[in-house]
Amino acid sequence: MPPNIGHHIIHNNPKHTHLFICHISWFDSSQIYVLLILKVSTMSFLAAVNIGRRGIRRFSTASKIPKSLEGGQQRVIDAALGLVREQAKLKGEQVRALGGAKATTCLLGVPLGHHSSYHQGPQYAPPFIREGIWHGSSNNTTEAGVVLDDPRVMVDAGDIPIQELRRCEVDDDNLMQVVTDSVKVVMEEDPLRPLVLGGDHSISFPVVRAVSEKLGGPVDILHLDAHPDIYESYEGSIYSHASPFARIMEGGYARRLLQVGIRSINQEGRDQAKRFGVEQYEMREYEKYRDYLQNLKLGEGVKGVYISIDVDCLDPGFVPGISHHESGGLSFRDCMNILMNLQGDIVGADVVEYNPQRDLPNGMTTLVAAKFVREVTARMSK
Ligand SMILES: [Mn+2]
Repeated sequence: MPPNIGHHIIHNNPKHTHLFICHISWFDSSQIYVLLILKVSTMSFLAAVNIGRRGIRRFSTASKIPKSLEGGQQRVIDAALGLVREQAKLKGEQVRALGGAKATTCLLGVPLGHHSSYHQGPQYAPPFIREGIWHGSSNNTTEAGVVLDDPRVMVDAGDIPIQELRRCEVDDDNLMQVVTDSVKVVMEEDPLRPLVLGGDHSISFPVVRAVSEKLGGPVDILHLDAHPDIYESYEGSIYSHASPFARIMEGGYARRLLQVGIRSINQEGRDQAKRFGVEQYEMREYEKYRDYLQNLKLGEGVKGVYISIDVDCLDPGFVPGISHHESGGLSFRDCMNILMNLQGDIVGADVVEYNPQRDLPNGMTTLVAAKFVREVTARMSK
């Protein structure tokens, strides 16, 4: 039976905080009184108070690499960036040699999944999605007739070696910076535009940061998701996959953020939306907004439109291979109507949260994630 705390007194002195909890009685009034004295040093007390912001996960993943060896970590980071840079450069040269492209979609895999709060698995997604794009069950042409195996339409700069960096204990701040720098490296190669294959949703923050910083101003974001992903922090992590849009909005990287498909939201999600001026279109009211959402015009007066697709925006009946099965979602055709009618200059995109570990043995969700990639490519390239 839980104790009923009668009263407590906190004494402070310069060196230590003494917390006395006295007069604890049981609900059953069994005449048992317990006196507890907790002595907590000021430092650890303050550390405990700060955990919510600083992040339990960040403490527990603190690098064991000594300061003197950080130069070695930097060499690995440089090599990782160099690999992405050389691939992007080659693909840029290839597209420019062919000529005639104003915008070419460049795939970039970010196999990062450790910011997931529930099931792990999205870190394994990029190679599956690539396989799905070229799957033998379909052909090389999108619904609107765009031919994908033309390098002026789509090229691939490979994966950022995220897991290799993690094995070198590169911390989250640096990891997110590598993602930002990699996206910028792709954008250096005109006319390449990044379409990022996640990965959990945490990667949208460093990707949008890169797009906005590189273009020199904010973008409008169309975000399809069951969840608003706008917690200030989640389970102590500011980089959680539940928080990227808080980081994006506080960074000033987006003017408008439209969230579509929302059906798992609590008061904090609504409060944060209000705080940042986010436009949330919840599934319970979808019929009301259907016409508006299927005729969007975005990105005017800013640097363009960014599209972030969490595949769990779809009803789980369409996508078993996701971590969070939230019923009552969009159909694939709903999404297609939104994407195909969208007017605006699409400057970057991501498809995230596909979890191959949860998929059916026939890889059903792979093909859905891949079709998102194919159809967004058709809209972004020109
Ligand atoms: Mn989601």
